[in-house]
Amino acid sequence: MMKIIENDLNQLTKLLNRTQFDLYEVNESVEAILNDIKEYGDLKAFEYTKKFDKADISQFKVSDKEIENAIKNINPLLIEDLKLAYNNIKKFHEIQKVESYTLKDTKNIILTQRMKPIESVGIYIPGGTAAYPSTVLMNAVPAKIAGVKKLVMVTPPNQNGEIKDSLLVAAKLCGVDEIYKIGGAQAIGALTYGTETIPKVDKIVGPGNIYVAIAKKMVSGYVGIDMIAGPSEILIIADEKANPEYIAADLMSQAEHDVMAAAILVTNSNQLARQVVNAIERQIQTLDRKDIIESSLTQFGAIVVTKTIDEAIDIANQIAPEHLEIMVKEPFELIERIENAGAIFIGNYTPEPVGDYFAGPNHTLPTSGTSRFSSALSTTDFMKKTSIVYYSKTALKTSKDSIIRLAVEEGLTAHANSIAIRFEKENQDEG
Ligand code: HSO
Ligand code: ZN
Repeated sequence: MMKIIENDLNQLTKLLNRTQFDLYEVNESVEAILNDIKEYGDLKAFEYTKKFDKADISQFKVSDKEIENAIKNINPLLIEDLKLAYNNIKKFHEIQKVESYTLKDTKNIILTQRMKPIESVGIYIPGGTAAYPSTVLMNAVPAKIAGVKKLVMVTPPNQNGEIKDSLLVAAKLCGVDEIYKIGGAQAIGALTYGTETIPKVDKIVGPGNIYVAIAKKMVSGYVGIDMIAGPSEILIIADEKANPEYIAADLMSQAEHDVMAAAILVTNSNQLARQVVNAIERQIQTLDRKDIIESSLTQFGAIVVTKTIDEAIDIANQIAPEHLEIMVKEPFELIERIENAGAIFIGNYTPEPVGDYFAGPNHTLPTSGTSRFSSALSTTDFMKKTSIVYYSKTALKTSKDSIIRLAVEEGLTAHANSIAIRFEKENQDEG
């Protein structure tokens, strides 16, 4: 099921070209849903929840009682695990917080970059088998550290109108303020325009299926959005000393996310390549999501055999994977040469799931080659900057001629006038 290919970037690029949907149809239906929510609010939101989630609910908001029950019902060990992960994520993201700064040039010029939290944020959490409490932590923790006042979570209910206990517990742990049982494009519409019961927010973050992704794209600009994350990717660079069993396990850990996920091994060892193929065939038999993994590996999995590890690094940089694992003799020596990767995992004992759940850095990462220019979700994604400028009369007098000349050069004489008028005799004031 896993192809072994020569170092051929053309072939690899084709492999990673993972567009599958007829976007025209998705676009049309998402647009209709967004318009309906904008116009009819809750009425249509209930209708779509019944249609798409098969849930006939009379209230979107999750009650305190439901949260209490979730805390009671969940395995207490899991609460401890969530707390450990929460603390690690918090520690890492606290340092990301950017403070305001002020540049004072004597008392005549004061320039400030002021940081403020975005006031309200909505976190989208997918439903079904992709309802991950880890994703609640990865989105809510940086938002709260940034100081977001109103943090709202939306997630589709199951057919009985319920939400998975661990999602509610994770949300509570992070201090999510309100939770609503709504998913799909209708949830994005509700968070964008507001309904009678679901508040509109300033920014929407979190992963989702193609309908959610398109809806986020459509409302972007009207509200803020985070990145549009594509299917998961893992690329592993390994040499002849690496353990094929570990590599097989790690490739499949990402392949199990989605039939569209991409798992790639790049190695300078033919022998390792063959060993990994065998290890996958064996290990896959024991895995619950065997079918998804098989389909993902068949379509988008590959083992690339290169002559050298240097070539492997080049391939990794060109693919710019979401996750990059390095399993070579001296992994730390190699890191500086990695230009493009969402997150890098080093050595035999840092499999990627350590990052998915626990280590602290964010698991919301750039996919589809976008790590060439973008980064993991961070605390600053929940903040905004405002610049504040003060010039005294003396300061303006010093610089007025330059500003006026620049304005005139641009043909904007009203701009020039707003400077010049302050220094005309008849208009002089105290300053
Ligand atoms: N690997 C996923 C995140 C995740 N994994 C959540 C498990 N749970 C992001 O690429
Ligand atoms: Zn994962």
